Amino acid sequence: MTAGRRLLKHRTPLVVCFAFLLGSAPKALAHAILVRSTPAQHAVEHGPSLSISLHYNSRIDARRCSLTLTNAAGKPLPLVLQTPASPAELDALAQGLTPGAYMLHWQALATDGHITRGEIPFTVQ
Ligand SMILES: [Cu+2]
Repeated sequence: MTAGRRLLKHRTPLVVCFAFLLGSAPKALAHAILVRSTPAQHAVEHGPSLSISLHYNSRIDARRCSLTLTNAAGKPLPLVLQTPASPAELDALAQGLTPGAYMLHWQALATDGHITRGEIPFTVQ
């Protein structure tokens, strides 16, 4: 009885671990989460041209992702999408940037069909 109880005590955290691995972990990993970016959040960059590169934790469908750059007034500015260096990356080129505050809006479609989105504020000197 004592041995059985001890075994049960030891088993409980394992069950919790398995439930986490089977339930939440694969779903969370399948979503496209931004791992790092250029520009980084609140970065100060030099213009007038800027190479934009967003790195995700998983493969994304680049054809169905969107990237929008807006200036301080909220006006969208042209972006030229570049061929990504990896399937987990979104690359673009912005040109003619004058000093000021900008916001990069991204939306990514992961291979599991889920969409994630975010914003990266930055400044051009
Ligand atoms: Cu997902």
